[in-house]
Amino acid sequence: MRQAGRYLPEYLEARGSRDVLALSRDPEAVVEITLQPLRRFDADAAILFSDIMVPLAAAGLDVRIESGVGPVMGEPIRVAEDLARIGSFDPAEHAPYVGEATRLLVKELQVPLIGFAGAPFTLASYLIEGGPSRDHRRTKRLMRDEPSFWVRLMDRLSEMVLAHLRAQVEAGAAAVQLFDSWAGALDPESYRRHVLPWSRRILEGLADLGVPRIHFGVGTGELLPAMREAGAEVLGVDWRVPLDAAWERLGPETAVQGNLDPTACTGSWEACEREALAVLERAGGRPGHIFNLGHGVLPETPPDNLARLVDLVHERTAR
Ligand code: 1CP
Repeated sequence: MRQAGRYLPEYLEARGSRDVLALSRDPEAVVEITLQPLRRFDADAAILFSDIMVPLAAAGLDVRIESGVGPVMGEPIRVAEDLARIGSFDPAEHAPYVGEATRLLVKELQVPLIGFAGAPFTLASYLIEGGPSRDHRRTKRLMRDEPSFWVRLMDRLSEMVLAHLRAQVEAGAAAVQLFDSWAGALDPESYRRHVLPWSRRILEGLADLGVPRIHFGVGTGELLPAMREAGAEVLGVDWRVPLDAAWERLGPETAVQGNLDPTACTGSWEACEREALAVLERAGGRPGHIFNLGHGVLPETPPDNLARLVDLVHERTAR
């Protein structure tokens, strides 16, 4: 959950004036930035430093990551002719730096490395809206009114994402996380019809690799049972659903990841501790809980709160 990033002075220093996409193409920078949080915290896993837009940029799309904004498209993808601008994507050929950084990291790390990708709906939203969106309205309109465009776009994106994730596992990633961050904008029926088949195709396409698959979105309380059908063994949940209620909806066979509110880490340690203990209380010591934030670390987070948080969780959950 943006374990690396802007809340760390050493990240800002390593980033310099480069953007996330430029950093992601530089294996040495990726190794350094991925390791930075591990030097401060006793975390149980590392997540590859990259961005969900990396494969799209590698396929030739004009995408930038603007500081303080997020991904922005030079020209959005909105009509059938635009689809031709999405070039081919063979990880070894078009994004060799991802495999290279992954292989270097796996040699350095004492903990497992998590690979990741954006899920087709979330990627489609950036491509269609042209940047971050509050309500994803163009995306939802095209999804409902232009079925042939939507199917072609989702087919293309899921093929790229599957190749990208497989390449990360083949290079040594020990688990994968599929981020459908903005799926919570959808009602369950629309999700099942227009999104689930493609997320399932990706997750099923990873099954033979035998690594745990984590599937996450924001505001997905109502979607959790449908997202579970996509096939991941672990569902990430944000802080809006109490962890025990989320687990109830998913059933005991599914592992859950979450779900501390990231704002709880931005103030006093006492508040952070109180909220973290409340999450652990709801987990109730059951097996299959991965403690995490419910979404990304916020830039104003004091790093020391996260160091204490990791230690607190280890202390309270030691078996
Ligand atoms: O340096 C900076 O100013 C950029 C901030 C930043 C960082 C650190 C961005 C721009 N991306 C990243 C790295 C990143 N992105 C990681 C690093 C690995 C780690 O966790 O340490 C990961 C996993 C992502 C994935 C990502 N990018 C997601 C899925 C997870 C999520 O947060 O929901 C999404 C939606 C993005 C798009 C994106 N990239 C950057 C921002 C600020 C955003 C979100 C913007 C928006 O609200 O649309």
